Amino acid sequence: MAVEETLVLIKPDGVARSLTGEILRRIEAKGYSLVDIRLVQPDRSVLAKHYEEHEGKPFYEPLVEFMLSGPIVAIRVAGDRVIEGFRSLAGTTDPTTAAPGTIRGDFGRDWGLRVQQNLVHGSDSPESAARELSLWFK
Ligand code: DAT
Ligand code: MG
Repeated sequence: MAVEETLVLIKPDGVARSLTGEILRRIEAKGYSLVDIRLVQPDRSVLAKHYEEHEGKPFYEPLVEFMLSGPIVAIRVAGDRVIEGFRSLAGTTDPTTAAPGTIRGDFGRDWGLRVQQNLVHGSDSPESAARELSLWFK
């Protein structure tokens, strides 16, 4: 198995709800390594690049506004098959139906807003991971 790196973001809702420690604990308990970590308040331009695949979708503007609403913790995480593995720890996109035992399933819910406030981001492929890591860790 190849050792990979992925970008994990603890989104503004996760930081505001003081879930940073719990989320880091789960990443470490799974056996992944924290390679780099920073607390960031990104520019709109970083978020536009980060979410460029979603530009034009109905949730795009609320998503960018949400991501600008408070500090984010950006983490470079390493491990065997960590890209897929962290997506599994995070759970599916909609926190209402994400499986219990996952980060989104245990701590997320639907708040009746125009965007899913689902606590974390994880890169979805090796290509995305390389692109996103270079964006968040210059
Ligand atoms: P993921 O974060 O699980 O990779 P994604 O890349 O499809 O999901 O979407 C990016 C973010 O946009 C997601 O975490 C929450 C928000 N989002 C996605 N689909 C949505 C929808 N149908 N309604 C509201 N927000 C949505
Ligand atoms: Mg995605």
